[in-house]
Amino acid sequence: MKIFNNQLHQLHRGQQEMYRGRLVDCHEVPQRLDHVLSELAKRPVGQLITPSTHLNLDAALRDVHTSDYLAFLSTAWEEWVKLSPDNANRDALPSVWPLPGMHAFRMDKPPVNFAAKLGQYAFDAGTPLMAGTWTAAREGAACAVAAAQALIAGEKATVALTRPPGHHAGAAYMGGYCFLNNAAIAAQYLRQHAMHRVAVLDIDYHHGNGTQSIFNDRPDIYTVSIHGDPLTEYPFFLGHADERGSGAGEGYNLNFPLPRGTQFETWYATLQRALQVISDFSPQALVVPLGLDTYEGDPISGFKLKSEHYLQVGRALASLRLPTVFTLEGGYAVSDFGINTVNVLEGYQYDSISP
Ligand code: SP5
Ligand code: ZN
Repeated sequence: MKIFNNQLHQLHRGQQEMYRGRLVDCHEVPQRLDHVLSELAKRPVGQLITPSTHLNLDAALRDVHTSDYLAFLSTAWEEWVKLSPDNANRDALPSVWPLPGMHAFRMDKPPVNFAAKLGQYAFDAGTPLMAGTWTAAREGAACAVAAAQALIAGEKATVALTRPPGHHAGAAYMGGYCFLNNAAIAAQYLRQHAMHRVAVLDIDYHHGNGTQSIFNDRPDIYTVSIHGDPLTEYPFFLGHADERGSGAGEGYNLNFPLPRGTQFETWYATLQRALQVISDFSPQALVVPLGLDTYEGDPISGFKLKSEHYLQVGRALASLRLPTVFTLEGGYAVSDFGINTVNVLEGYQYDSISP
């Protein structure tokens, strides 16, 4: 198992996120990845690799994200500081948004004011952006591209071990602690360079709204997500069971919303249903946006999985016998995050090597 490791992740280090009218400490912290690395040092399930700097990364980004959004992200910090010199000491967060009914008619007049641009490209105020965000997120996307390339070269399983996460980011927006959609970048890369059909199975606690949206009208990348019911759980505005894709992509998206409080047995039975759907699609590769916020100890989520269950999750994923890219997503019970992540990878390895 090749594990592509984002060594620049610490450049992204948010201070606070807006939650119900106040700023609270960020959940998505650099120590998350440190815990995975120290667990990998104890249980080396794969080799750690820094992605090459010779990837055609910009093309891979443009195949998923719009060029105006990428231009926004790459200059956002500079523009934020230009708004006011004091901003150099505070993270950028949006505070004004174009609701669909409001902006739909004037897409021809995007705002010049940067505070407004932040609202144009972000769907929440929980995703702080700072000086190192673009560099860190871009290196994470390089991990995703490298993981896809290694799969094409014949690896059975690869990992984009990175933060910030990606699955909430759309073609032209950030949110949910995400900036570049690493899972979508890997899936699109696989599709474009090798495979005819790719499946995405998102097992983060939160619906993978960005990935669903990016591939919503496509039949060649089947997106499946198991997550907290958006009626009560973030990201709220997408992720219902009746969202099945549109146009040529109709029938190629499937959501399994489950109520807050769901225990492993029910979650696992749902995973088995999702695996059957994916198997019926007969993809040539699988991308797993791997969130560990389904854990019982997660401070912001509501499922009840225990650490040992993640070994079984890994084994179940391996049972598909598909070349698989994992991208690291959420999981905020920081001190158990390493154990839970490596349990999935170890469980996957265990099943892959058994007859
Ligand atoms: C990748 C991912 O898992 N993103 C999740 C984004 C969730 N953002 C909103 C969470 C609000 C949590 N507020 C908790 C306050 C605790 N007192
Ligand atoms: Zn999540």
